[in-house]
Amino acid sequence: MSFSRRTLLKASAASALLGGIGAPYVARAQSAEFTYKYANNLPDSHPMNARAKEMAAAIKKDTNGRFDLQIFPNNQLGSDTDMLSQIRSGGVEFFTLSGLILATLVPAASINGIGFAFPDYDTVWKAMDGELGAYIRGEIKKSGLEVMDRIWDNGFRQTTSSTKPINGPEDLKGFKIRVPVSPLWTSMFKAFDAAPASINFAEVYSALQTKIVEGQENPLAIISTAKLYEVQKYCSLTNHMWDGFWFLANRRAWEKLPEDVRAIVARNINAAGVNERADVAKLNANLQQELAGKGLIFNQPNTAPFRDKLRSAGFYAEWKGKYGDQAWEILEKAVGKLS
Ligand code: X2X
Repeated sequence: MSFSRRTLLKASAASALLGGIGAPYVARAQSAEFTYKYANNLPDSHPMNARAKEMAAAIKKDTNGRFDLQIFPNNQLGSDTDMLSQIRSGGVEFFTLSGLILATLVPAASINGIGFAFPDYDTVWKAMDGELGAYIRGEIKKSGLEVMDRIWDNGFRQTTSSTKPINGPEDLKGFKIRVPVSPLWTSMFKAFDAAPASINFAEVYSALQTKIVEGQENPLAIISTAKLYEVQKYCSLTNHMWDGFWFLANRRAWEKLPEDVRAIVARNINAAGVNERADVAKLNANLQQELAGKGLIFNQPNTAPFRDKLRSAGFYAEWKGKYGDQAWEILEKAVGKLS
């Protein structure tokens, strides 16, 4: 009884004090000490954004409101190319980007996208949470950006088309395919004698709709959440590469955070990434039926002829030369001999 009375008295004294100082003080006291922007290129309905929202709420709670993370999904703040320059200048504080696109700044960051390197998710996470991921993060940090420890999943990529199914490498000959803005992607589809066009994800739906390109390639979770099935007819399960999103931070913004806040933010981002991996893997495994119901026609080509074509075109040898022996050795330690 007396305890709650005392609490009540204290509370009313505090509100009298705040009231006396004035409303602007109250507003400031309630706003966060750090308000940081996180931009990404995926639809709001993708697990990346569901987990990001959950993570932002957890960070706010764990920092007692000191840190407010504002999420800007769906290229709201610009394309990947725009955001890569924004994260470097500090226009945004956080950004998730495919390592293959980041490679325009950090060449080593595309190495996990080498065609047909990864057979399955177990091999992916062992490598990306192990030596290969550590090597790539080291290279990213050398470039002046910060990066969280856990890479988020994009997934194994499949090939869609409005004109024909892809049954073997010969079907890619002359195929007008959108690829992200990234030297590795262009190089790989050129090795298949396709006609790749570099287009940011922000423009992919309309590029397919207006038939600037015939096809594109992305994991099923994106084909579904970005509704690419509305403008594509075939989906060939080529599984030609695994792609993930590095959670990047602007270094100045990151170092400005007190150590305790930084630890809370990093812990929550990494935990959310691990949860997002499980969501995406589940979606990628279960979406085929749902997308078939929406009219996509699926086929599952044998991947061996695709690999043979890359090998005979000199693709593996060329990229081994570009990454260097040390990086290639780390990759092959994780996935087996490639070249
Ligand atoms: O641009 C793409 O295709 C996407 C969404 O998969 C990436 O961010 C690499």
